[in-house]
Amino acid sequence: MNYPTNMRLSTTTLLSLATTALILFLVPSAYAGSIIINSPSTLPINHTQTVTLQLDTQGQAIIGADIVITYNPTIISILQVDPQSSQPFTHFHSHIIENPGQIVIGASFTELNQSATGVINLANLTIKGTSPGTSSLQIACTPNSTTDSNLTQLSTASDILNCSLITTTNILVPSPTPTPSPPPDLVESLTITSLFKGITSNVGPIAAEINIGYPGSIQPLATINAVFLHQSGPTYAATINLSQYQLYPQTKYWITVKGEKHLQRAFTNQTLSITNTLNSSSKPFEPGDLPTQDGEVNNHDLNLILSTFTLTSPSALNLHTADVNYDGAINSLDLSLVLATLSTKPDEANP
Ligand SMILES: [Ca+2]
Ligand SMILES: [Ca+2]
Ligand SMILES: [Ca+2]
Repeated sequence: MNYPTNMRLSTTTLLSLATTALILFLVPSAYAGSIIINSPSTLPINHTQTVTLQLDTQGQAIIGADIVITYNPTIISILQVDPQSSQPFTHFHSHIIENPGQIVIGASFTELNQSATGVINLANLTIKGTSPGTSSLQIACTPNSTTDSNLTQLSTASDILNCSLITTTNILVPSPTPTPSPPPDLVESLTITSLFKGITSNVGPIAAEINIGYPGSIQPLATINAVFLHQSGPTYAATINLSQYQLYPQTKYWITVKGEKHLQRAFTNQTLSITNTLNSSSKPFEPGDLPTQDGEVNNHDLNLILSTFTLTSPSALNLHTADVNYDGAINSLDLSLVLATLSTKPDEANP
């Protein structure tokens, strides 16, 4: 069958027009739309936050949207996905897939020729920080893929989502700030009240060394140079600050006190509190272990007194050594005090 030449041209033109129309129908007019996540950039651990999800059709009419969001499920968890009350679609569904961390949302109209255009507030995601780190909330979008996120255009029934318009959202879950635990209560002070045998009034400060340790251990935990000061009558007292030592209230300790010319006194099984008073007035400190001290009162101490006994004007060193009752003279009173102790015993040892 022969057609005129103009007829054949006309057929070719019609075929060409039809092909063009088909291509125009299949290919979207523009990759225009976007999906937006509005999220905080930081999320404290164990806190929850609402993240909003918006569609922007850039003026195109769409009949529905598919949204796939990936996240790191070890850093954040997605507690729920809710459609926003103003979202226009007649069908909405969502899934949270905790492993490997994916949210899938589908929203569409269920009747022909329904569509939505513009910025659409679609959904709220409730997210929670679970462990320190950074997780993205990433909208899955690969150009020309229809199995990821899509905005389906009404006129072409094709995906107009423009992947280049999508930005990655990062959420930092910071490491929790450790809460400093309050420091443990420590023993703060100890006041020891006592008498020094042979001293009945204020003779000025009397030096002593105080040691404190655990029962069963000879090694002291604290060694303090203390000064006993006159209180009233024959009574002297020394207060020592123990806060720099690791001594704990409601714990038993031994305490020893050794005056500069005296035998050591030991106090065993002393349960200390924050502040403490220890009264040993009933057992005055016994004099006689003279400088330099060796822990007992013996002939050496006695001879120290005898050798200075006849001095009419004793030196400061003589007085420091042999003036047992601190009255400024070295005489028979000092000798008698040492003799009295000589008959007793050496230093009380710490347990
Ligand atoms: Ca897609
Ligand atoms: Ca001695
Ligand atoms: Ca004296």
